[in-house]
Amino acid sequence: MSVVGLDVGNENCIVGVARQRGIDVVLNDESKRETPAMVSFSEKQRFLGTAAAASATMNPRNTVSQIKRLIGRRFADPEVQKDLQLLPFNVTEAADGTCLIHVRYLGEVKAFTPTQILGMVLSNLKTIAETNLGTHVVDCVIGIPVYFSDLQRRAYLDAASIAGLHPLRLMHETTATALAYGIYKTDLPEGDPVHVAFVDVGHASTQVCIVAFKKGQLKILGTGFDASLGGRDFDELLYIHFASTFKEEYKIDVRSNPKASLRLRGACEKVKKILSANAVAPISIECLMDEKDVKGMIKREDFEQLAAPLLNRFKSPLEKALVESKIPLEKINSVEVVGSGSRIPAILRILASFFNKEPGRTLNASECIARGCALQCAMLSPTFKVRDFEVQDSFPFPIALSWKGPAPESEDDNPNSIVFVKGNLIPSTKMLTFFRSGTFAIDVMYADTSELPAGVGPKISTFTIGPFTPTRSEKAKIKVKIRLNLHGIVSVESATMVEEEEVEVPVTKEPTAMETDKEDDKGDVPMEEGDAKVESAEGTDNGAPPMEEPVETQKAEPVKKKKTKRTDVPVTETVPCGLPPAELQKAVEKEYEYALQDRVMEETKDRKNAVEAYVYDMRNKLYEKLHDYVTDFEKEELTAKLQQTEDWLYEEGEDEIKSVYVAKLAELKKLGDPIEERQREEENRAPSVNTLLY
Ligand code: ATP
Ligand code: K
Ligand code: MG
Repeated sequence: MSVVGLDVGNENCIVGVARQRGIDVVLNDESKRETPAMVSFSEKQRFLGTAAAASATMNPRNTVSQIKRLIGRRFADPEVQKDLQLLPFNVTEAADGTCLIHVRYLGEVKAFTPTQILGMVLSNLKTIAETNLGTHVVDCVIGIPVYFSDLQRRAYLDAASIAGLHPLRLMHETTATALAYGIYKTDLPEGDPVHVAFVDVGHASTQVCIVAFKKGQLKILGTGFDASLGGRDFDELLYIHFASTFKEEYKIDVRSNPKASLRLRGACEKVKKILSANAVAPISIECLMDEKDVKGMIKREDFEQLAAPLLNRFKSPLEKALVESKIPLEKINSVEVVGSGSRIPAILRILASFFNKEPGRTLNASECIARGCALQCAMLSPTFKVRDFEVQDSFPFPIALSWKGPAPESEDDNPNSIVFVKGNLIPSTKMLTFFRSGTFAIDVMYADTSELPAGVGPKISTFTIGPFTPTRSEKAKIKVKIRLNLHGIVSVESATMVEEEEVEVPVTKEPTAMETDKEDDKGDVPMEEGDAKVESAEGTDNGAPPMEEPVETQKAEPVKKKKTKRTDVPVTETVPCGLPPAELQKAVEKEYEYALQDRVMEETKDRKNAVEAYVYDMRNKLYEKLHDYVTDFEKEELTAKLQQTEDWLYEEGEDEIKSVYVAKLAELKKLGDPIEERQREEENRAPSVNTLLY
């Protein structure tokens, strides 16, 4: 069982793995700790991660980046529309209202869902983990922003399935960070908790959380976010600034040229990074457009002035998290900043003045999410023993259920009910009781749309409960168990028809399987025929009144006895968009096909390289090591053959299939091997003798 934590960033991804010694961040093929969240498509194969980033400027329209922005979101979402203006690849609206990405791949234009693209990104991370661990990787924990909607969470799970991964948990990035911080603290108090504020400024978004730490425990008290405020917004600011400067100075309109835009954006990101450590930054791009080289510079203070409107936006998520936590500012013991976007000094100044203390960088700013996720995975895995540490995560959005047709006896006229309050513990379950004569539907909704990121609608899903046929009375009592699971997704775990029947029992005896199972029937009260009752089955209690135990008649024999009969009722879930199971299966098969194609291409390149290497190697050997072991004829023959092959590699043989290169190498070796063999034999026959006589 693998223990892996994945931080999928909008820009960079990190892979953490658990080893006996502790958590390690592993290196990718290019020996980097960070892997770009990118996929590039070409005529013959895909390139993933670092390889994709390398081809971004050459092949911008077919290189997909920032997939975290598009996944699980509607095309019409104004935030999506804004993002699409900055992204160089083509996106249209899918039939279900989400996005479709169009790229040229394997000789034709193909459409991919953001879920499929994320599947590719994850599959690359999985390979990185597998290469390092030397085992198959399936189980993992994947970080997600705390503000992710239900749809986005589901899309992540689908993407993971496509990649052949099984997330034990989708974990809020902020919570993962808090875990990576807290579990190593040996000085946490038994009594009054220590309060820490974590601020993550990433590429596209900013997240804040206030956490209470005690010995062996962390509790998320409040969260805040700006889903569209991150490092890239500062790049864009510089981009707009320099695009207009260059327009004036060089008479070029960079914005009208996708390739030049991409290069200028890249240069602006560099300028921003330079300004984090220097008072002035130069910019210089050769042949940016119309064969013009451009040059410029900007001072940090001017940058900060340009950025003032962005910088002002940081206060709001800080305030929200603080208010939600109900912790007075002076009780925040420390502030930790993470996320590479936070390297901008002006952001640190804002944090320092808001919290009235210098923010610290105790954590590895870019790796803590992956580490926290790997720790959580180890905690959930039976194969690792981890120090006891309780993670009390909270759900940021209140969840309500709504249903039609309250029962006539209902005293509750409001058919909406909040099942999970804001800040509800994750995971949690609630039990609801309905009295219904037949199939009915429950809508799961966000109770407060003002809390949601822009563009997310209130509706989450619909559960259809039924069919069932009441046998005892007109309406049956249906108990529905609703779960807010570890991923932060709301689902109906079970629906049960509960019927009471009176039977003649000859003697008092032990309860049978048919009878009330007290443990699981907790709260199954004889109640007025109401519309529905919400109870807490585990986790937090929503203030439901204490429930009485059911009354059972147990007298001497013979006796009439109440028996409870339970029947499972089918539950069907409908989500407004996303992949139906059959489509998901198809996507899994497709991914397998694409991965196979990539592998074939890699092997082809590898075999081609082998032919090339043999040509150069053998040519050298013929004049050195093998010199004394070949006849002139052999030497001439082989040399000619090598030259022929070299020419072929640059012409007809440039782009062949793997088997052709394999055959070509075999052909060369047929001539070369006997010579090498002869040389080896001779050397073995007369070892060191020559030296002795010398
Ligand atoms: P997200 O968390 O939004 O999904 P991410 O995790 O990929 O995205 P990070 O890797 O934390 O984001 O941060 C990337 C951002 O940090 C980029 O915008 C990058 O330009 C910025 N950045 C990196 N180094 C510096 C620096 N020295 N100064 C300023 N910004 C920097
Ligand atoms: K990251
Ligand atoms: Mg991040």
